[in-house]
Amino acid sequence: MNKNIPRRVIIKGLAGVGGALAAYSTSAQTAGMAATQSGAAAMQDPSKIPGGPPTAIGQRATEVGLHRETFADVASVTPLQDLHGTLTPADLHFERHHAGVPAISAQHHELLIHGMVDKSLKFSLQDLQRYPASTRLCFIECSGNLFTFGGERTSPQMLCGLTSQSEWTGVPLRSLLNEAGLQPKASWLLAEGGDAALMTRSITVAKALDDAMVVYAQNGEPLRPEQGYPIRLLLPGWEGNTNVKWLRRLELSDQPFMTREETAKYTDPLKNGTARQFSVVMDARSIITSPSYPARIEHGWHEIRGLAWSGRGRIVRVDVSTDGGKHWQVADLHGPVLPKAHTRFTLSWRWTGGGAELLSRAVDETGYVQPSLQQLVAVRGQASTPYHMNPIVGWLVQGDGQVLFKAEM
Ligand SMILES: Nc1nc2c(c(=O)[nH]1)N[C@H]1C(S)=C(S)[C@@H](COP(=O)(O)O)O[C@H]1N2
Ligand SMILES: [Mo]
Repeated sequence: MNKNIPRRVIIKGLAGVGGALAAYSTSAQTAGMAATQSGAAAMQDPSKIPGGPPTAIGQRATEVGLHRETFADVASVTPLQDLHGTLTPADLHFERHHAGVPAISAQHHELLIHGMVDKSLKFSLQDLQRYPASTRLCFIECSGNLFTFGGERTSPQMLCGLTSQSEWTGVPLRSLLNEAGLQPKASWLLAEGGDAALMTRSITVAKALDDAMVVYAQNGEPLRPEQGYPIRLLLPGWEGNTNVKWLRRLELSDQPFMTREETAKYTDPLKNGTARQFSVVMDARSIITSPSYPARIEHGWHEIRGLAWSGRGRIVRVDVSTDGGKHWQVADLHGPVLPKAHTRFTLSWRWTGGGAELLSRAVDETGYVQPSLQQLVAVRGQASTPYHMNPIVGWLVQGDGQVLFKAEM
């Protein structure tokens, strides 16, 4: 009971609400009858009919068809072409799991920190939530995020929908490592997930002490099971795979663990026959999300819109071309521009008919410029793996306004 409000007032207030509800249902019934009687006319004027009641869980407007496309049973992709701003709704965050989404109860889940530490520690979700919390926005991107098998009929979602952005809340990993006491030689740690894939990755202690977090919330709510409920490792700017979900163990060591994920997988063959290992930072990248396939546009003014991001820090510039790279214009960046975060860019453009070729090129604060496919191949060779492919991509506007993916990069 609120002590500051006299009881009399509360009762009166509640009675008032009850009265309003009663009035609502009566008029709704009456309006419902009116709607059936005068049909379409009433439907077209929502100001003549009281709307629906409040609900426990909100839903999208029924005519909004936002959804993830799924790749067999291994992944689902964010509909980049249908979203605005930079935050991905949690139920549209891309998913990538190597052995499905495990059913884990927070009641029975613990995080063990052991190895080269002064004392081994175990944390329940409740324990973690007692530590000073930290919140940040950042993207996660799978390092295998380029799919061109759809040819010219490829949408942003199908091309590179294995990236999403959330506001994450959790505990800085450094707080937990300080508590356990790092031994002087500890320079690597193994992060292990509690799913059937037993995902394991070697992480440098430098990254762990820099901006790594053990997160339990996403966009204000507890993590979704697909994103690692109850806890995941968040390594801002590092390839998706290292952001171990359903995190259950961190083992400190003086060397990397050479797990399957960093030997057989997630290495990048180079032109000279060797392979890059531990190439974990995601390079700068951008994509125009509108206009894009499958849109068909009309003559006149359009706003070219897209996303740019870099695992190395802030995006400082995005260049946009409407003539296939002959001329470039600097797009507007929508602030605040955060490090290691999806950044929205826009450029006004007037389409007067005829073919157009829309391209975007991101530049990050380290001076790195997003390369063309030819530039990437020159370094990585033709037989490069699908990992860490971030070439400039674009869209072809046909004479009839149909937008197609520029399959020949
Ligand atoms: N335990 C565990 N962690 C995991 C994976 C997994 O299969 N198991 N998949 C990884 C891969 S390859 C990626 S790209 C990201 C995807 O994160 P998301 O599903 O939340 O988008 O999680 C990583 N963490
Ligand atoms: Mo991934």
